[in-house]
Amino acid sequence: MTIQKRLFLTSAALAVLTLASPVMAQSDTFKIGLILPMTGPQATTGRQIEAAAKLYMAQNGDTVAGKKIQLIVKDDTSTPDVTKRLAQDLVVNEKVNVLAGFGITPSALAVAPIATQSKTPQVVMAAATSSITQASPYIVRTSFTLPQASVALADWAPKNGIKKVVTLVSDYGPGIDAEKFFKERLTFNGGQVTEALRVPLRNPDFAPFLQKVRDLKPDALFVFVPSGAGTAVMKQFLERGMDKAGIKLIGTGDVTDDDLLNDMGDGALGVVTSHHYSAAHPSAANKKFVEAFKKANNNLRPNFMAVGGYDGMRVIYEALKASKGQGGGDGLLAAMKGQIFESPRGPMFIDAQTRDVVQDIYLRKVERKDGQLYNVEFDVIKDVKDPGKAR
Ligand code: VNL
Repeated sequence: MTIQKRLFLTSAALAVLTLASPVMAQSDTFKIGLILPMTGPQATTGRQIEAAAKLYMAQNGDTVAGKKIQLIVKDDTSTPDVTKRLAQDLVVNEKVNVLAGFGITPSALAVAPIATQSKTPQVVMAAATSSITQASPYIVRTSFTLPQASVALADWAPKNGIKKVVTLVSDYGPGIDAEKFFKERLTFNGGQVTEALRVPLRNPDFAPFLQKVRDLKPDALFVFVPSGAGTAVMKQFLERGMDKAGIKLIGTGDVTDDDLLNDMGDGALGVVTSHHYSAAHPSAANKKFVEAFKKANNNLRPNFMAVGGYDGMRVIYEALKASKGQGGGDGLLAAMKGQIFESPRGPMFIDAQTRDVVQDIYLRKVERKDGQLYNVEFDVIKDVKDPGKAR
């Protein structure tokens, strides 16, 4: 063998090696980039979803279709610019197979173009503005939508003596969805929204708004605030004696979030909300989920964010199994569409057309059960599609 030939062979072998090793390392590992608010005002959402994702992995193993699952958790502090930078880094440098998490709507929207350009499935586990799934064909949602939750309550209210309502929502995507869909349906049902109030998402001071509500004296106050903010609303509502003035507090289940509810005190008793998940949901699957979650997390009760994270992991695992790791982002996405399964929340379905969740919505009332406060379900509307998609 000539020296040239030998040199050529050596460098060819080297080239193969250097090319092959990262590719091999990559194909052995399946990376999920989980971007969440782990600090800041939505930190409870991050904590719940991370805990649920880890529980799912502990229960289902970390090897799927021959690949080792690696969960990479990043804290975006609910700052959309940070979410976007983290997503870019996860896609370009970490070469993640899936992006997941997204505590608030602006963070989910900031990442949509990256999902589209890189053909990376983006599993939205928390954010709940209707339009999110339309921002990229690579977005799949496992949480809920505010129109889904709000409409059920607007059907219940007028049948239960609530005709005049003031709405109070956080002034951004999900709040505006809640306000709009609640009002439309209530009006259709012969009720009336007499005033629509919006509070800033950042550092909200509810006091002046609640004073106004007290003066207006509606039958009820309908509230949407993101998970984590419910305690402040409840406290100020009671401090102002609104309940004693005959004003009922109603809302989507975000306000009586299971993460906070038990510490709200007896003032929360009787509050009626509509939502897709309660820790008190009386199914065997949910009992098992709640027990395992509490056991793994120092007795922390899972909330609706946790179930969005848990089901999101299920959707990712099953998509990887079904596509056998073939077909990249498009193969995964195809296998996410149309998934149907029993979640701790009840039956759930990822609509292949919209990539959004179709699920049961429950009416619940805060009651004391076994010495603790729970959202106890008393009625159900089956298989609710996002009403925001019909228009
Ligand atoms: C959103 C919607 C966030 C509902 C939430 O909590 C929530 C959102 C952080 O779309 O930003 O409860």
